[in-house]
Amino acid sequence: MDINPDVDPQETREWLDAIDGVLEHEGPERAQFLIEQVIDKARRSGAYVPFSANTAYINTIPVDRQPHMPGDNAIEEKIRNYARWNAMAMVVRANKHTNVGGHIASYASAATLYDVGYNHFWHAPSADHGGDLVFVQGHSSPGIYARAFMLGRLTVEQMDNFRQEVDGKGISSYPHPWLMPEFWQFPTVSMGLGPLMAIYHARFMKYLQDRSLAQTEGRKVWCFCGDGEMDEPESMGAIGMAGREMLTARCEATARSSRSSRATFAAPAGT
Ligand SMILES: Cc1ncc(C[n+]2csc(CCOP(=O)(O)OP(=O)(O)O)c2C)c(N)n1
Repeated sequence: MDINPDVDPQETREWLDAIDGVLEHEGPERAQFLIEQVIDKARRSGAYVPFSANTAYINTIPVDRQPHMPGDNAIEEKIRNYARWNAMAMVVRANKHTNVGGHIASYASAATLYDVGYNHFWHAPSADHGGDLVFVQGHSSPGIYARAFMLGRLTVEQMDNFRQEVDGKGISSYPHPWLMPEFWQFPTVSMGLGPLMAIYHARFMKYLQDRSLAQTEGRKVWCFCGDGEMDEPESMGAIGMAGREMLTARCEATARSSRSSRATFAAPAGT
């Protein structure tokens, strides 16, 4: 049951129309000012208007202010489909004759986010950029391997030996720079360490820049987090610091994993 039923829809409509008019003719800043004045007036006059830190679960960039996506959507989607498939295939194939396990749904649910990052945002270290810092959520590792496979960085043998790296021919379960120094940037999946490290890296990069100790401006930290992971004390504690220091953390909760049965690797022709 709605605890605040709309007892006068026409009056509600008039107020909403008024805000629409302000937004259209005077802009969002004026609208925000007026809304705050109204809330303040109501509170001072005895109305109970509790504070809420939650915002509507919507895209905060209005559709008419979204720029067009650059690049070729059709090709990007095709590559993404291959990556999703290969990620699933490597887990299933590695489990054919073993019980090593592995995750499918985490990457499948976050594939577009990783893809857009790879295609449009992330910088490798180069002469004119220090490089971005990307914390991959641990259970999404098959998707990162799947993309690397299509780029020719990993072999079918390595893919088939997912989670069986002890003999040196496989690849590690999770992001692990100690086991795969040429591949992974940061270790994650000890839940909470990714968000914790990402936030402190961002904080100290700003510190170094502000004190002219290092040139870090323009370098960004990208952190992919599990929803379960965000309950960890490491994540919860660090995110408070990120708020106080006004850092921007980009986190995405991933879905729970599931297993599938049969699969083969797919690679787009010519890669
Ligand atoms: C500190 C810690 N506790 C427990 C685990 C075991 N563990 C690995 S992944 C996982 C669940 C992760 O869930 P979520 O963050 O939602 O990611 P998803 O599996 O959905 O990708 C657990 C409990 C761990 N890796 N680290």
